[in-house]
Amino acid sequence: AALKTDLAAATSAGQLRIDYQPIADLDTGTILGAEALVRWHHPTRGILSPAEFVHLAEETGDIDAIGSWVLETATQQAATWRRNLPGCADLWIAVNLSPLQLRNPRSLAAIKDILSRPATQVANVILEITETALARNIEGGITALTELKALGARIAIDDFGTGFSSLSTLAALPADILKIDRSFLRAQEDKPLSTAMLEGILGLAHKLSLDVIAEGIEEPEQLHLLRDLGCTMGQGYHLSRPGPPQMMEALLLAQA
Ligand code: G
Ligand code: G
Ligand code: MN
Ligand code: NA
Repeated sequence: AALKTDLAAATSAGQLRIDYQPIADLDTGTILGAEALVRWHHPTRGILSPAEFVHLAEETGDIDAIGSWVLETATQQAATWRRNLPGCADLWIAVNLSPLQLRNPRSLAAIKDILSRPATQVANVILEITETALARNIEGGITALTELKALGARIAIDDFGTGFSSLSTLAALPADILKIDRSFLRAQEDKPLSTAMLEGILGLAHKLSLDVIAEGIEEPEQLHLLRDLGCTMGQGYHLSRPGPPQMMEALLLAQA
């Protein structure tokens, strides 16, 4: 219960930090962008992962302030990298959204405001939402995401393959990108089956003209398999763990 009451102050007290995980071109290794992953540096409990507090923030309503802060901070950080680092003029930034942010009109307005700032370079923003989160309020979600896409942002379906995955629903979503859930890479005991599933998702994405980002690449073998299957973008511990802004800067400078 205490954790819940601490949430209200977390944003204003500067206790939230963002780690960034590179998203790379799987053929060349070039970093194309980064996913923003929020952490709560709690005064007494240490560093808390979003899995430990996002659901609480959704209950209390603090998710609106937290979500806006993450979007604003991550897009400003990306703008700074694009401006200051050589070879980074086209770097993109992926930010996770809670479906509650889309449902609250004030929260949706705040997202639109941030996306509309010239420095944000909205074409370089990816908004990630999980298919399970979307399924909870599918019509409202589609309407809001369609508005955000109209502003120029790209929409990614996160953890793809773990939720409803109905083809008709997928075709109705204003999606640009599928992020293949890492469970499809982990299921290595039954290689032929997991390969068939990956092929199926990649074929589906191709038919629907969607881009694909593979998540959770932990082993070189997984990277090679994805390359063989024609998957061109991905992220995972094998490429880089999430880390603070200085880590991203070092990686981006090293490839300049
Ligand atoms: O960062 P971690 O490595 O622990 O992420 C755990 C989960 O938290 C992931 O499902 C991720 O999508 C989610 N998450 C990370 N950052 C944010 C955020 O800023 N907002 C929301 N709503 N979810 C986030
Ligand atoms: O649900 P979402 O895709 O937003 O979650 C991203 C989460 O996955 C974060 O918690 C991030 O730290 C974690 N993550 C990133 N790369 C890997 C990986 O290679 N393996 C595992 N197990 N988790 C990863
Ligand atoms: Mn994500
Ligand atoms: Na995911």
